[in-house]
Amino acid sequence: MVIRKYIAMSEEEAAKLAREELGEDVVIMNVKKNEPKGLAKLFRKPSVEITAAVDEVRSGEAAEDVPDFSRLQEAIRETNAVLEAEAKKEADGQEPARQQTEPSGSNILEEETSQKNDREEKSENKDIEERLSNLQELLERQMQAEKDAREAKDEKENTNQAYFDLIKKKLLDNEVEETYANQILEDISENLNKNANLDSILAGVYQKIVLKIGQPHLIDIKAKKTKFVFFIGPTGVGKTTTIAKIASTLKLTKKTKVALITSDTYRIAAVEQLKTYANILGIPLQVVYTPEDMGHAMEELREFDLVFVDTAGRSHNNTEQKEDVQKLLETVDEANREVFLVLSATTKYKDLVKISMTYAEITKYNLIFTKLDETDTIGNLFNIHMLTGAPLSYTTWGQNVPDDIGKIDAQSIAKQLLGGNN
Ligand SMILES: Nc1nc2c(ncn2[C@@H]2O[C@H](COP(=O)(O)OP(=O)(O)OP(=O)(O)O)[C@@H](O)[C@H]2O)c(=O)[nH]1
Ligand SMILES: [Mg+2]
Repeated sequence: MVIRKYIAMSEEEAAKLAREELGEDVVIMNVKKNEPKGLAKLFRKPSVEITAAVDEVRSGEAAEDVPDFSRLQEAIRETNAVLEAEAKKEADGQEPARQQTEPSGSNILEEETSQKNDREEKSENKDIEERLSNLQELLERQMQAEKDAREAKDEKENTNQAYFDLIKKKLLDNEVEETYANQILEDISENLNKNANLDSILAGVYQKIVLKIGQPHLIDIKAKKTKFVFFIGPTGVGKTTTIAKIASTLKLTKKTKVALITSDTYRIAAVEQLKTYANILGIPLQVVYTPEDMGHAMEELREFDLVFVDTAGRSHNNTEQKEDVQKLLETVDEANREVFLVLSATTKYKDLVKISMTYAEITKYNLIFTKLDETDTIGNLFNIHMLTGAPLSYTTWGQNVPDDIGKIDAQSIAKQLLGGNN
């Protein structure tokens, strides 16, 4: 992974610099605002420093992992060549030459030549022995170098494994499912740089989590036709409160034309609750008792940009209730509706799996997680996103309308999952 810092006058400019240098896949890992203090304010403008990262280009790296035996191999090749030349010379050159020096019929001469040849042969043998022993030594050195390299590699792998174990423990402590934790760590270990250390592995895991969470899916406020935004989910998770938070934020800050519909007529208090919010915000509320009433309510509200539809909390185990939700959703064309499944971060993972799978059978949805203030572990948010592939949208962290809500912040979630401060 390549990690770089960029400083510019604004976050956008710094991000642009990062994209230009590191490419479109760049992930912004941290944003730091540099506000000059005291007198410096007069001379220096505030700037923004971002830390950006991309997966490293890995060409040629594998070659670096292999110890450099080229010099040894060259020496071996040279020695082999010398030995071969000797053998060849002996086979076809030397013998006939010796015969030529042997005049026939002269015993004394014969004796002298033979002694001379013996001497030459002995010295040649000594030469070859010496070279063979050199070769032996070279081979031993090569084997030792290979062994050392193997041991160094094993040692490095053991250290990296310890880092992986440490990070995995953090993720599991934060209730990230083991399957997803393993998935991320495997991804990282496959592309591990040989100089990896705890910091770079941690940064890699952080980057992977940020990428997996992705951009938040927010409510589309620019649609040309009236958009009907349904909030579905189990009882008491905060559907109505979340609608009030989003509706008031949009009405107050974006000047969006917002209206409300409630189909939760099972409890008198439920209608009253939404009526109160509608009155405070000065926006209309339509009450629908059956899916058939939806047509009329939609007609009444056709001038509005966004209509939030509150539904009664439903048990995912009750087939009839599931069908009620489905019928209500089907009163609006898919193109003109958006669905948010509201889940509480305090619900057990097993139940969240069942709920999200049940709703997946009837509709596509985006995910809102509420009550982050009531738990220290947010692994489930990541798990359910990974399980369903549904985009994450908003999180809420308290009862205050409209303050305690925000769009999903991948960086802060990733930091929290890795045990840092969000
Ligand atoms: N701590 C905390 N409480 C919340 C949050 N969101 C909602 N609540 C509270 O949870 C309770 C239920 O909220 P509602 O908005 O009525 O939940 P609902 O999903 O509409 O419930 P039903 O309509 O009964 O299914 C209320 O007391 C809310 O104030 C949150 O983010 N944190
Ligand atoms: Mg409600």
